[in-house]
Amino acid sequence: MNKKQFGLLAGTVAALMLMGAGCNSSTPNNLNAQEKGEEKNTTAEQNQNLGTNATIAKPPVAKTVVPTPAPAPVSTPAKETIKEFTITAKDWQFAPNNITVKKGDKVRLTITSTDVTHSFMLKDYNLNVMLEPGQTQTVEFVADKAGTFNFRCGVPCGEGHRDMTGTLTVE
Ligand SMILES: [Cu+2]
Repeated sequence: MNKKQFGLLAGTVAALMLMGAGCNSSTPNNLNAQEKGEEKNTTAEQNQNLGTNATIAKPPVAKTVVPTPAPAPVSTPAKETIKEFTITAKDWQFAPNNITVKKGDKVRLTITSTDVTHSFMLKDYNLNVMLEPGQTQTVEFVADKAGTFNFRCGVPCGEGHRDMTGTLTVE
């Protein structure tokens, strides 16, 4: 893309230079800057362009700007897959407690604790979301790391706290 843009720019500049002396150029400012040495031509062109400067001045600006939005197609996101899971946290368990997604998926977890305060802690993705009883939390992240990662409750919630774990598999 950048090479193309550079090529376009180089081509434009070359074209401008070729137009040179006698041509009734539509890019007075650039030409004047480049041809400061050639006093006669510059003056002639300025005179020719004076009347239409306002309208003519715009095209060169547009030409310069056009390459900038060109990367847009590149940044257009590929079809985004959102993997949604609804998880219940209670009795020192996450249900379901095994989640499998594809690398690159956007993952949305909707998690609700139905008993006491827990949390959803997935250290490898820097997540630790408090789950207040009865309040649904939505957790979103992009599964950009492949592997098997453990998640667990991060809030001391009772005798089964240590067993309150699950697994995220990103394949
Ligand atoms: Cu806990």
